[in-house]
Amino acid sequence: MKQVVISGTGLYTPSHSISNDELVAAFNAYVDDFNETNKAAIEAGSVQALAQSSSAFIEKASGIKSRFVIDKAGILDPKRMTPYIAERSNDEHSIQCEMSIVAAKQALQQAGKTVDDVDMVIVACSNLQRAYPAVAVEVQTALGIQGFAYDMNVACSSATFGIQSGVNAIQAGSARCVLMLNPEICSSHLNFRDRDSHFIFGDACTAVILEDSEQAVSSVQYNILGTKLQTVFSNNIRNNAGFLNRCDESGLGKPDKLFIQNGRKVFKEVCPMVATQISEHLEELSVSSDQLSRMWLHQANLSMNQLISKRVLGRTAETHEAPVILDSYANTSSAGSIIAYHLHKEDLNSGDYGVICSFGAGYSIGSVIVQKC
Ligand code: CO8
Repeated sequence: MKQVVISGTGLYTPSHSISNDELVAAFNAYVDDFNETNKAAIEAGSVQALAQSSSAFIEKASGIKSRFVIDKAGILDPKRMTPYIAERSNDEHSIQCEMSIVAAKQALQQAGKTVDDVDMVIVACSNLQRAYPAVAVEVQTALGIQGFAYDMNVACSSATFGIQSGVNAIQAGSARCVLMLNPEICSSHLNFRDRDSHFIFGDACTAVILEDSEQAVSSVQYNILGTKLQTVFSNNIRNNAGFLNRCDESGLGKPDKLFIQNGRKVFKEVCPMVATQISEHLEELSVSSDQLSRMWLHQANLSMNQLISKRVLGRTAETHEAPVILDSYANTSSAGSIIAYHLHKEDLNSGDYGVICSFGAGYSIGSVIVQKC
C-alpha cells in the first residue's frame, strides 16, 4: 500500500475583514429601522419587535472576534445585508476558481511541485456557485493541469472527505498527485438579518497537496496514517437552496433558502460524536491520546473545540495543542480545520502525531490522523 503524505497547503484570505462591532452596528441599524417601520403593528401585537445583537454575546458564545469576507460594503449596508459579488461573463474565471488558484499556487510551491506533477483536482466545499460545469474542471484548466477533476460537497466536512477521496485515488493508482481545494464563500449564504447566526461565518479558500511519499520533496510533510468518515442525517443545520426552488414560487426568498441551524442542538449532539470518533480512530491506529501533539479542529465555536479536545485528551488542552483561528476567520466551513493546519503545522517534531478533524451539516464528521515525517 502506498504511503500518502500531505506535502503542501495554501490559503487565500479575502482582503476585507469585519469586526463584531461593525457587524453588530449594521445589524442593529436594520433592527431599529424594522421596528420603526413596523411600529404600529408591533404595538398592536401582530408583528414581533426584533431584538438587537451584541458584540459581547458573540465573542462569549462563539469566540469569534472578526471575519474575512469577499465584500464588506454590501454586508454592512443595513438596507442590503448581502455581499456585492458581481456576475462575471463565461469568459472570465469564476470567483471560486480565482480563490482556488491563489491557494493552489501556494500549496504547490510549498510541496515543491508544478502543475505538471498534479493529475487530479477536487473542489470540495459547502456551496458551489453554479450547477455545472464543475468548478474543479475550471480550476484544472486555468492552472494547466492534465488528468481529471470533480466537485464534491459534504458541507463543513468537505475537506476531510476530499482528503480521503484523494488518498484513495493515489492508493488505487488512479492519481499520482492530488490538489484538493475548499473555496468557501459562506457570506453569500448567510442570513445577515438573523440575530442567532449573523456572526457565525467568514470566507476563505484552502488548498492541500496529497501525493505518494516516495515522490514527495517538501520540507514539511505529514504521513496520513488513516482517514475515518461518519455521517448521520440531521435537519439541525440546513439550507434548502436548490434547483427545484423555482418550481414552487411560494418558497422563493424564504429564510430556509439560506443557512439555518439549531445551534444549541448542534453543539450538544455533535461534540460527543466528534470526541468519540477521534478517540476510536486513534485507538484503531494504536496511537494513544498522550501521543497526540496537535488537534487541528473544525473552527465553528471555541467552546465546542475546548470540550472536544478535553474529552479526547482527558484534560484541558493547552492553546498550542488545539490552535484557534476562528477568532479572526470565524467559521469558514470546510476551510477551517485546514487553515488551522496550514498556520500551525511547522513547529511539530518529526514523529509527532496530530489529527485534522471537521464536523458539520449532514451531520458529517471526518478525521485524518497524521504523523510528521
Ligand atoms: N446577540 C445577543 N444575544 C443573542 C444573540 C445575539 N446575536 N443571538 C442569540 N442571543 C441570545 C438568545 O436570544 C438567547 O437568549 P435567552 O437565553 O434569553 O433565550 C441567548 O442569547 C442564548 O442563545 P443560544 O442558546 O442560541 O446561544 P448559544 O450559547 O447556544 O450560542 C451558537 C449560539 C454560537 C450558535 C452556538 O450554539 C454554536 O456555536 N453552536 C454550534 C454551531 C455549529 O457548529 N454549527 C455548525 C454549522 S457549520 C456547517 O455545518 C456548515 C454548513 C454550511 C456552511 C454554511 C455557510 C453559511
